[in-house]
Amino acid sequence: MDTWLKRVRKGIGKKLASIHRWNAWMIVFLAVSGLILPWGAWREILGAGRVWLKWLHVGVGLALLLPVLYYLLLAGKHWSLLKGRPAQKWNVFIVLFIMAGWILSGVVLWQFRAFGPSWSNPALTIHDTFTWIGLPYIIYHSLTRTRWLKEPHRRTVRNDINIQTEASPVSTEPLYTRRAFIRSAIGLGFAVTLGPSFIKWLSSSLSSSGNVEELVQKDGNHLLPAPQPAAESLPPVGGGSQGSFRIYTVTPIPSFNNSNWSFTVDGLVNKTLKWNWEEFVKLPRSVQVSNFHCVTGWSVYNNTWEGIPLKQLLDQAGVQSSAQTVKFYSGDGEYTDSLTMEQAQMKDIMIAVMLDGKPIPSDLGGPVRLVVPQMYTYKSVKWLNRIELIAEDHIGYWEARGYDKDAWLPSTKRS
Ligand SMILES: Nc1nc2c(c(=O)[nH]1)N[C@H]1C(S)=C(S)[C@@H](COP(=O)(O)O)O[C@H]1N2
Ligand SMILES: [Mo]
Repeated sequence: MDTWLKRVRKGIGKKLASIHRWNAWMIVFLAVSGLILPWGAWREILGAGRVWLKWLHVGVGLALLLPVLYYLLLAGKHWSLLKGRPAQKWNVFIVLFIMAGWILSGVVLWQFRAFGPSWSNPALTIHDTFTWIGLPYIIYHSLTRTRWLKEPHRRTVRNDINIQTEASPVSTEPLYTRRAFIRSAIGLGFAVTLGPSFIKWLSSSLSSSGNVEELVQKDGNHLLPAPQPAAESLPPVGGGSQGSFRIYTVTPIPSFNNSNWSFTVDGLVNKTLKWNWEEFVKLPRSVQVSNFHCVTGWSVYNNTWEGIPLKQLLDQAGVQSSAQTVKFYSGDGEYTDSLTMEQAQMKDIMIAVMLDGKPIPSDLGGPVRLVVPQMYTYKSVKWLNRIELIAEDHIGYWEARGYDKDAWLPSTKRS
């Protein structure tokens, strides 16, 4: 090879190596932050810092475009260096594909308000899928390529036979080399550690486990008598929920029965109200169809909720004029949220008891959950069992951890 070409290779090799290094560190950061963000144990540790982490994740994710674009400028030259190394060509393809998937779906999630739920729903699925497939691939790739796994001088001896063995190690190497052994050990380690959660994720996304029918079958709720659906509720006037709920909870799913469940309206009211289930299930209910939008990017459409309008309960209790805030408590003992007195006047806010003509399954917050159709659903407290009227403000669970106090959906935002 003439010296000029060697020099070109060296120069471009340096650039490629530095692109690769930058890219690798960004991916490491994105992977770590991306895994921490939805991870329950970190919620308490990070507090409001979680929102910072989210913005860093978005920022670094966008910055990932730089090494990718820079690489694409050099890709032609790199490609010619990879002549006769199909395995590495494939690797380039796969890695670029994974990063394109992450970046594009990430941009949609970042701008989910602008794109709207019909984009952000699939984007979230794609972002997840690429993480589950891409991350193990990239970790495997980087582990099996670190220097200590390489046989000495492999790189420097560049004859074609060697190059081919790198692509398909079976051909000339003995079956149990140290490298092959370590590779299989790493592969096995992945299978054991990531495998179960991967399979769980896969089966839940394939079976669309957030499907209302299935959740009802798996676990309705155990309170008796079961509420009897109104005519509009069964069959549901909304035609049945469309989409899958992601089951969110900050505690283990609480379980209720007739003896440990009650519902209270108290605080600054003229009359404290308290019902057990047998009484509560007799309260007059109405039916309403609404969409459900989580601020992390997924939505479920056309839910037919049947329940008691919030306003009806507040009127029955008689709100005192000193009350400024309606505070909602979850029976999980942890989650709360609030509405201003003024927001609480919205007629479509519902203390829901049924979804699509069935008792709300406990995974979705049954026996009773709040539904605030015009706001992001972190307002819709699951396992609702107490409403308190208070004079001061109240910062809800997620709001204390950085979510916007303003939870209005873009389409319904009021001044
Ligand atoms: N008690 C309780 N209520 C909750 C939550 C929670 O973690 N605990 N998560 C909120 C958020 S962020 C969303 S998007 C919805 C999710 O409802 P789902 O789990 O029924 O899909 O519930 C809201 N209400
Ligand atoms: Mo949410």
